[in-house]
Parts: sequence; C-alpha cells; structure tokens
Amino acid sequence: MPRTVITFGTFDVFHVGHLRVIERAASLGDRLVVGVSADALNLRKKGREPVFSESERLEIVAALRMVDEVFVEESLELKREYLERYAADVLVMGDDWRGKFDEFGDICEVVYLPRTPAISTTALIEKISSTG
Ligand code: C2G
Repeated sequence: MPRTVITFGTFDVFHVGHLRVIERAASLGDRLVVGVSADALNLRKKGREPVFSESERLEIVAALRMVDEVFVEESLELKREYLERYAADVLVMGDDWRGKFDEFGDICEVVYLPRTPAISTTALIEKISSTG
C-alpha cells in the first residue's frame, strides 16, 4: 500500500520555507496531498487577505513536482474529515503547530518538522513594502 502524506498551509508569497516543508513531507511517503487554506479561512486566522488568491496559491502548490494532489482547506475544524477523505497515513506540519494536531494520532502518524529559520511571509511583505 502506498503511504499517503498530507500537509496544510496558506503558502502565501511562496518561499523556500514552504518549499522545504513540502519536500520533507513528500520524503516521508509515496504520495503527497496538500490542503491550501481558503482565502476566507486565512482572513479568519490571520486577520488579513492573502497577497495571492486561493486559486493562485493552489496553482503554485499544484505545480510542484513532489505534490500529487491539492485541495482547498475551508476550515480548521474539518481536519479529521480531510485526513479520512484522503486516507492520510501521515500528517505533517511545521513545528509552529507543535501539539495542535496530536488528537489525530488515533488515525494517522502526526509529525512536526522544524521551521526554516528567518523567513516568513509576514517578514517578506514588510521587506518588500519598505523597499522604495
Ligand atoms: N513553514 C516552515 N518554515 C517557514 C515558514 C513556514 O517550515 N519559515 C511551514 C509552516 O510551518 C507550515 C507551512 O510551511 O507547515 C505553511 O505555512 P503557512 O503558509 O504559514 O501555513 P499556515 O498559515 O500556518 O496554515 O491547517 C493549518 C493551516 O492551514 C496552516
């Protein structure tokens, strides 16, 4: 049986920290499914609109060679449903989410990977805005 890995994220202003977590997630199994946060979910979570729209972010993530399937994550509350729908064997998240998804350990393995230091969408937005 192929091992399915699933991960979630906004992946706004796609950067190398995003790429690395996706690469490392893919290396943990045979098939990688990525849930990309809906614009509305992002607004609720972070209080701002993403720079790139949901369909643009989905298109970018889907184009990566290690990604097999993408879908829109509509709500954080639906995580169990998504894990079941995609028959996930492993849930991977960056360690900023450490402990937050442990409850799903009954249906899959839950792995938190270290974040890539010193890069974030917020820092990039600030850097770009301050570049005159
Ligand atoms: N990430 C990372 N290193 C960074 C920045 C991000 O490893 N320097 C990881 C995060 O830990 C996460 C993924 O990249 O696993 C996507 O990050 P975000 O786009 O910030 O995702 P987030 O808004 O946290 O959405 O259901 C969970 C949410 O949808 C996660």
